[in-house]
Amino acid sequence: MFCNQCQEALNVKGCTKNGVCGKKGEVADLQDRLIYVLKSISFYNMKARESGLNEEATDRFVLDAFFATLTNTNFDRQAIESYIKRGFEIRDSIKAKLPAGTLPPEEALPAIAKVTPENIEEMDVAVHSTQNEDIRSLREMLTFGMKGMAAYAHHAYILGYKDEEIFKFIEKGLVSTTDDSLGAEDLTGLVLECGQKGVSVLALLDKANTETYGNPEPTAVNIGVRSNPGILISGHDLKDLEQLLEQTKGTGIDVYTHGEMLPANSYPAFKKYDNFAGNYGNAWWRQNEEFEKFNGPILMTTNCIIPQRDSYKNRIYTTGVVGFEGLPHIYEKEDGTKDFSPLIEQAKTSKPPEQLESGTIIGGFAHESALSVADKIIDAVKTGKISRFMVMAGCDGRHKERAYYTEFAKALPKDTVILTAGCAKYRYNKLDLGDIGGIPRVIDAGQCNDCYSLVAIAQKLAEAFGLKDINDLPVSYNIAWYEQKAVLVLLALLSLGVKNITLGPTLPAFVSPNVLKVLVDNFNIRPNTTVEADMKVLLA
Ligand code: FSO
Ligand code: SF4
Repeated sequence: MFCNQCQEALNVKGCTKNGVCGKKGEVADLQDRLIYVLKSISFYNMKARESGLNEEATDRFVLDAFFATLTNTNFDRQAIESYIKRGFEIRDSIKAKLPAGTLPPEEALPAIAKVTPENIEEMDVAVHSTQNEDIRSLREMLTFGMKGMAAYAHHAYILGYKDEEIFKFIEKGLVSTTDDSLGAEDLTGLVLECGQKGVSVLALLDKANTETYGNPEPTAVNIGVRSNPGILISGHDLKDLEQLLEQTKGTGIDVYTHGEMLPANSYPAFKKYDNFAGNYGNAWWRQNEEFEKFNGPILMTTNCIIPQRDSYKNRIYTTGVVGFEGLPHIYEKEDGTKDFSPLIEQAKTSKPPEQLESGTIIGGFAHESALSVADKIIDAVKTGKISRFMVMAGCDGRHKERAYYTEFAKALPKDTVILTAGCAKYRYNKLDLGDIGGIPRVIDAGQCNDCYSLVAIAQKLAEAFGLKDINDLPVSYNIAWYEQKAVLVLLALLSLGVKNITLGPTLPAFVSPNVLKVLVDNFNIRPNTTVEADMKVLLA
């Protein structure tokens, strides 16, 4: 195996035996093969699309299978094997229906077109086997950005929102990563296009979430516990939460969110459930201790799942694209619904959760609610009460160096406001940072899925101040990344022309020195250093 897709890649190079995340070598190899099968599907489906023969089932399959290879999503060998099997079936059925004359002659077909279940094991399928380090770096960046895109498009798709341009881009991008005629310049263009499409997919997901569940409202979320037994739901899938709340209504079982599900507490559609009890715990990497103490069943709807402790292994379930060997999986039924009764039955015999903390935290500042107080914010900037916004969005992770983000938040001058989204917030959302004339000093736009809100807020500010260049705003970026959705968000910011981003806690292992130089020369990206030094740079 070789995997370098996330921030925790071993020694900032890559995991080679087993993943730091717990992914086994054989699963990593299978995931490489699965992506190769997706390339094969894409090759044929691009032609099918030209002839108007594309099927929705293909779009959905590509999104789901690609998402399954994202960090901390699917560790289950059998699940990846069945994605591969299904992938070949889909590929063959597309191939079979292509009109005569659509394909080049057999000898001119690229390797991705000729892969079969029989020869795939002998083929060198990993992106990492690309010899030239800059081409490899760009192919990896494109692949990982598209994984993030697939994840966001999957979330939108589940709610019935889709954009053909995204599917087309993913197919083109996947095929491009194997096209030796494309040089560094072509690939750089594709990476930037990935960022542009990233903005579109984030906008689409925002529309899907808010049209389905309403606009999040500023909400004080309970972080303590009640006395009923509970079910804990983690990940990013709001539709799973909706169904779980519906099915637990009136049963005497409470539902708590964990990790990235926290922002769900601010949606009007979910707030109406009396048994929606609040948020339990912190970011994904603390799940072992927290799940142990929760006492009730746990549902993992998307990343981030980690290898379990025996103490709670008998009460954790996966669903959707998530998988882990040995854990029960809740499948979607034909009609698209899910039956969570196994969790509900188990919850009835569980003890209530052990209290971890008490009080509330404020969330729900997605664009609509943040912009409803835009006048107040603009006025605070004009009168100097707010000197600067610090975008500290992104992911949290298990490495000790991430304490930097807590220290950075604490050290920020009192007239600055943090704009956040993603699980990075857990490094400072429970600090008492106060407010500026009623505006909280941590404006939490939601999940990493809600990063579009940060763009909308920045654009509104630029408009209010009559600025053409987004970089002239009093906004600085100190972004923490971990997995591939963050790669896409970063590319999306670059595509919007955002410069001077500080990135940490380490730069991606897949960025070669030359590619880094391009990023520095064009966008002035810099790695984070110390709180003191970065503060000087970011407040300048
Ligand atoms: Fe966190 Fe994990 Fe949302 Fe990421 S839960 S780290 S950006 O996968 O997904 O923010
Ligand atoms: Fe290593 Fe990250 Fe890949 Fe897991 S996802 S194997 S931690 S690089």
